[in-house]
Amino acid sequence: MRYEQPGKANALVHYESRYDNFIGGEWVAPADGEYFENVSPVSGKVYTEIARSKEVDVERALAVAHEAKVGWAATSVANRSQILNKIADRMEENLEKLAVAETWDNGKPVREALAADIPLAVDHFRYFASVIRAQEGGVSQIDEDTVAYHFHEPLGVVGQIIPWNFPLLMMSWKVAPALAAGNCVVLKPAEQTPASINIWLELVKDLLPAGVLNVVQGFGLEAGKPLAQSDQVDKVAFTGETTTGRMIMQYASENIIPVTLELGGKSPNIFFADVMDQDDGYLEKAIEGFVMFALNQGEVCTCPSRALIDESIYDEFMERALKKVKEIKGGDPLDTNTMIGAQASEEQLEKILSYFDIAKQEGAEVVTGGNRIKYEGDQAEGYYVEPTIFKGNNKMRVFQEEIFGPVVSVTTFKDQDEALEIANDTLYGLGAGVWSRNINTAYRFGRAIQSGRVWTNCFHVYPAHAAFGGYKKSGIGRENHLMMLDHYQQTKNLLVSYSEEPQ
Ligand code: TXE
Repeated sequence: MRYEQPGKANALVHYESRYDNFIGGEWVAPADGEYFENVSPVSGKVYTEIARSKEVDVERALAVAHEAKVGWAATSVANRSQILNKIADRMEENLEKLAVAETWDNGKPVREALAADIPLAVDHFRYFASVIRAQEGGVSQIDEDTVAYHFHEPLGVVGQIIPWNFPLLMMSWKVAPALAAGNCVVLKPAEQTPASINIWLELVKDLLPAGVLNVVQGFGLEAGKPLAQSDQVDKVAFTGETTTGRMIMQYASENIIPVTLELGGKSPNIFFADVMDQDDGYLEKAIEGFVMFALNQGEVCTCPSRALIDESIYDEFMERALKKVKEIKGGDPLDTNTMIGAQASEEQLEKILSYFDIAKQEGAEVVTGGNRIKYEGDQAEGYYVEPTIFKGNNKMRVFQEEIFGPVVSVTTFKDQDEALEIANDTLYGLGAGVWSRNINTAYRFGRAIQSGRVWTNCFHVYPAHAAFGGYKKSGIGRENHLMMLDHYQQTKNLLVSYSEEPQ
């Protein structure tokens, strides 16, 4: 099945020709009246204009959020939970609409938006609607007459800055726990994918009290920086590039506020010799795990972008893997048969193509791919790239730097010590994969790899109730899981003496 492009007759989604910021429950034009053009990566064509916000717009949104914060924090946990559940229901009822909107904005195949992005976002709202009701404080008895109460309190107004690879899912990762914990939010989407959130806001805006959630659009330096720097922000949550994350920390340090950072990755995916022991379902699963480097066009911070393969199985394994890579069907992202869509922006396309040159210059072998794809018709100007495998060594830039495309750099290892050394020889520590039929090997490796998430005999699974976040230069703090609530709350200790005696 193929969905109509937004804007065409019978399309499920109709984007407006222009979008303002969403502040205090209303659409508000940017103070200086500036807008920027937004291009769909599917077609390479402009389809809407978005508010190009500046500091004054950010400050306006923050002021409104501060006005709303006392009321929202005082809303009972049951009511907050109910609202989050209603948001989830509304999203679920509009699954196809949101999926098509997301595909048009980001370029990802609609089959993934339908099966993963939107359902996972829905589940995120439901998960935090639930865990907030189960959260309890604590009471300690200090002595016979003295009691310490520990209460969870919201931080106040939270600034959130998100990237373009999973626009609605990243929104839900940030917004759901922050609202559940009783905070008000000012969110800045990425300038590359500013559109689908407007379709989402239209669907859910009547469910939230005005000012609780505000969306300010625009560029990193013009809108993101004033948000992260403002003394009206009580916490900053950021997902994006590691170098930007460093700046966010610097801005936040001026105001001594907490940050959570989810940054880059260069995840190793390690295949031990015993994966080839039998030609069975397990082997097929492992091959699929290898091929996941192309999921979401490789625009995933945990993309398994380095494959480490036991040298004794390399040829056999790669023959199977290559066959699977050839089965990845490219084409129109709005066609439900398409498995790989468009890169999110022209800039990202250029970055990936530049790494194709770098790989060749540094002597990596091109096992497959390495080219831009040009389609005809409506997609002629879109940003498409072949799934690409390079073979080389871990010192090469294509093994060390985040490419963020459907690209995997493959190397071999002799034994477990070498595998571990290569796996950990990276700045990053966000994700990793370990594949072995021997659960002891898999367990030991999982513990030894310096990474916040190690998938063992699986990859790219993102349940809301499993902690996600980086070691090393991949970030600070965790997302998902109820432990995320700690990042959006502070502890109030009330130390009460019930004694009537002098101290
Ligand atoms: O990221 P940025 P970009 C990686 C990936 C990609 C590269 C560049 O390798 O190729 O980063 O992408 C906002 N103050 N990841 O340039 O700049 C920006 O507007 C405040 C990995 O898009 O980090 C956007 O909303 N905000 C990653 C967000 O930060 C600023 C996902 C992310 O943009 C800002 C995305 C500033 N000074 C890219 N500068 C992941 N880990 O998932 C930018 N922004």
